Amino acid sequence: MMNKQQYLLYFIMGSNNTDKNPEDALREAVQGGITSFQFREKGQYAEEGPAKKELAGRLQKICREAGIPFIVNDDVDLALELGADGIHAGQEDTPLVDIKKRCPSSMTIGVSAKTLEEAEQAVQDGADYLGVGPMFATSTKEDAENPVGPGAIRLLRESGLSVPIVGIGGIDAENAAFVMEAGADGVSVISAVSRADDIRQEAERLREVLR
Ligand code: TZP
Ligand code: MG
Repeated sequence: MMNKQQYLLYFIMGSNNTDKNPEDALREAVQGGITSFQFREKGQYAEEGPAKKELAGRLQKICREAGIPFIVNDDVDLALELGADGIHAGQEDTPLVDIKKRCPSSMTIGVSAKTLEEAEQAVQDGADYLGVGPMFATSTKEDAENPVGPGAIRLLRESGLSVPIVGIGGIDAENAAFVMEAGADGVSVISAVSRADDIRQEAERLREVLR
């Protein structure tokens, strides 16, 4: 199970989120201070089948050596095959109740939620943390909905939800503080880190804001 500090800088990446070799990108992000990693291999040019599994295994090894949780996006089979630390599901992905049935209780389960209703349902069904967003405009997720803003996290906290929350969507070193001030335990970022010229430096910059 992940501890609260591990949500602070939650990096997400698939091979199509970077022009670099994904392993090099992840290693640089680790050096910059990310606290957890989600393998999200989705969309155009995404690897599938054995190639996806091999890539995941190589990225998992980097996380393991760094002592960082390795979470798999929306692929329960892969998460179980690899013995991942966690699994993350969107609202349209595998239902949480089915994930719970298949995964050991030691595995951290994250769910995307954008409204109070979705968040309360996810917590009731046993989610270990929530990814709330999009916080801001993003071009990384093709089917992303309109931004809900940090206010969505504030609303969940005011409603009494104490589950760990990470904000997601369009977050960078300039706006991360607003997400934390709203009550998040951390921020999830893809492009701010994966597309940075200097990935390590960008992760460090985010850590400065988050500490
Ligand atoms: N879910 C909501 S927004 C988003 C996901 C996966 C994309 C986040 O990417 P970025 O580059 O950090 O905006
Ligand atoms: Mg989805």
